[in-house]
Amino acid sequence: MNDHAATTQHWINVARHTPLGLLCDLDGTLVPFASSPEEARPAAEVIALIEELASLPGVTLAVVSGRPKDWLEQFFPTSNVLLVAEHGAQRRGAGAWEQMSGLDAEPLEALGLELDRLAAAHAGALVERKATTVAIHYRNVPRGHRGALLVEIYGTVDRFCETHPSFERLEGRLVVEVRPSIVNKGSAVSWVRARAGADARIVAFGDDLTDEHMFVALGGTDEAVVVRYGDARPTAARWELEGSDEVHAVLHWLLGVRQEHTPPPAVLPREVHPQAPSSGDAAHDLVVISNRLPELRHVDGEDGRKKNVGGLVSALEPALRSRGGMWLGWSGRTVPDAQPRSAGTIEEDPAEAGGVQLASFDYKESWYRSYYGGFCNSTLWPLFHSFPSRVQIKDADWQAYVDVHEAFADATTKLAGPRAMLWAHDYHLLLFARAMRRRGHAGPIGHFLHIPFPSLDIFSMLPWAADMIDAMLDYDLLGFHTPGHVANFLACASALLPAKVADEVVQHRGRSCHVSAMPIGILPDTFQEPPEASAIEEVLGLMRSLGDAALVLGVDRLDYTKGIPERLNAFGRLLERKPEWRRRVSLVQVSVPSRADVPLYAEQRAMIESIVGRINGEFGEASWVPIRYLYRSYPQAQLAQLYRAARVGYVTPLRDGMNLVAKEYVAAQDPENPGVLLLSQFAGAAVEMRDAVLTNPYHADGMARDLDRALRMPYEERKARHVRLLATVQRSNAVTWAEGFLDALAACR
Ligand code: ADQ
Repeated sequence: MNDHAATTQHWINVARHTPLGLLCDLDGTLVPFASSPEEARPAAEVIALIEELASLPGVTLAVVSGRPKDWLEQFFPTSNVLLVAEHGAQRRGAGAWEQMSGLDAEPLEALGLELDRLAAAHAGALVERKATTVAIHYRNVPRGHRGALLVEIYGTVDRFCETHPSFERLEGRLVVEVRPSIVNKGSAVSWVRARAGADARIVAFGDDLTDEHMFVALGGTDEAVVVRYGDARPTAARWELEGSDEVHAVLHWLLGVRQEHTPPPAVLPREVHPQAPSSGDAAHDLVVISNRLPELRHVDGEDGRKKNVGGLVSALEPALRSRGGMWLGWSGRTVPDAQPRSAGTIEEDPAEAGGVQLASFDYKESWYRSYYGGFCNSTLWPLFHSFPSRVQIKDADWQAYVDVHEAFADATTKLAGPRAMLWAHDYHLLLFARAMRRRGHAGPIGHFLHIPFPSLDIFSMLPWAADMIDAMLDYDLLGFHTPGHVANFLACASALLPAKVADEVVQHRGRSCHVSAMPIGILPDTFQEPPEASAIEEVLGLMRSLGDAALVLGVDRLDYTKGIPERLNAFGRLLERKPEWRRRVSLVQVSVPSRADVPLYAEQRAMIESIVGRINGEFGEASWVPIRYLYRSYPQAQLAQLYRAARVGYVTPLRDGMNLVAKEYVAAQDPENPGVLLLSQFAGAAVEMRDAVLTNPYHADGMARDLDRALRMPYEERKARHVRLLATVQRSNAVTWAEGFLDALAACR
């Protein structure tokens, strides 16, 4: 029997079973979503279908909803249909309503008033009161405003639940609800079974997280069917349908089977993808944590926003989507220190981050100064890039670093299940696993460091060096870009702690931490996509202005680690030593603004502008500008065109974890006429990209010679090097990197 036939037979057996119990959620399951709770009403045919099913001999049918009893009763007045209202707090069996015993909803009155005040300040928000719950709906709040409202809702609701521990917060679809913790839809399962008979086989249909309680309460021969709306969140259900129309079709078919004419099924529940992890509660099974969320670029679109398709989000999106994961980070906003912290706020806006659900919280102003500007960017960034003279060390910054980890851990605890897989990113979150372990998190926790890990002598400058390594060993997996970074970390672990290092596993305090080199990749094909005419126009204009001069291209975030002054000076040295290149070559340096409010970065910018001015003043002519300096960001399609037009990709950081520009440059080349990659030996990318022309950015004369060699490289050599470089870039990409990390993390346990 093939899979389809087996599924059909399975469902025929279920449908024919007597006694049969059917539990149907209302909103999102029997009724499609509408723009207000009032408009979401079951159609007359659906009511008739439910009534007919409920009146069949051997069938017990309950509509199980979070709605109040009066709402349900208006559609299902006859007692054939059992009703479960307010998630189980109220039930109608044989005609009479009963309330679950031991419920005291009085404290909700005060919460309702607070939520009223919030709703009054946010157009579209709506507070709904029921006998035992209060809910705030934000479906009609414009997307861009939901995040701010949610911060406030969670602040209010979490404060209430802290002072009233017998209540809990519940996430529905674009609604946050508070109800007594003893109430949930799971209680409907035993209640229905008591009415249908102990040997009943029960089928439960539901779409949202509140229905998961029903699913986990089912027995071994029962069936749970999750109703999806294009999502893939983890579920305890074995089966899935898409939208309420498919639910109606299945119920019709069930009716036919029970009436003995077994029509061919138009649609049957499909098995949930076996890889989707199952979770019995509202929590996510994978949470990615980073300082910044994927950036939203502001454009003049209809709603003023559009998603950013580049960077880490494209690497992680498939993994997050398939595992129903979520991404937690800083909102990008700060709040005065006196204001209470609001953490773990769900920004449910799938369209804005490539379909990835986001959660964010605000930083206190002092955290922004001392954690972000201080310990992250003035201590760890220069230290890890081996710029000891730029390192600032302050007790207050370290304290803020510890505090922000506590805030991240608090927020994560709210979002993640107790066994969820957690993946933290970069130097902002080195202590995160420790903070989570202290909260009892039992699931796997991994970390990837995007920047280099320094040698022991540099790392030891940090007064908290041993403590930091100790905290990092609470991770199950530490990923680095290169074997050199791994070796540095292992050397620090064995020198600073009584830890046992064997191969790439560190044993310490009875735990094992795996340490591994996993170089990040890009999505190379996206740099070969044919550009839209508008994308080329600007690049063509730039190329026209260069005339016949060959293009040497630098592209970086403006950062002192990228070696931009050194690169410019070496270019000046080339023009000085090899005058034959004057008028025949131009350097275009594109620098995307970065950390502009950190003083060192402002200085760096001024220094670059002065070097550009000096070289252009010294060598420039009326018809030729040696260096064009563009202090701006470009969309990827334009960057790809610039890369392709460049004879030399001039990628010369003083130190870099990896350097994606090097890979992007290779990916964008015309294979029939490729340019040459001139790459710093101190970029992590140099480990893999041995066919680049490797150069020492600290040695201006040497770099000028290497640039000369790159510009003169014969066609055959250029092509042969490019073929090998491209194979390297294609060997692993951003998505395989992310999947590889998560597989390795799972394998650690
Ligand atoms: P970065 O220091 O930001 O990343 P890099 O790897 O080069 O360095 O990535 C920069 C990204 O920004 C590239 O994707 C590039 O296309 C883009 N970019 C640069 N200039 C731009 C411009 N003017 N306009 C638009 N886009 C621009 C950190 C580490 C690196 C590590 C990455 C990933 O410092 O060593 O490679 O993370 O792990």
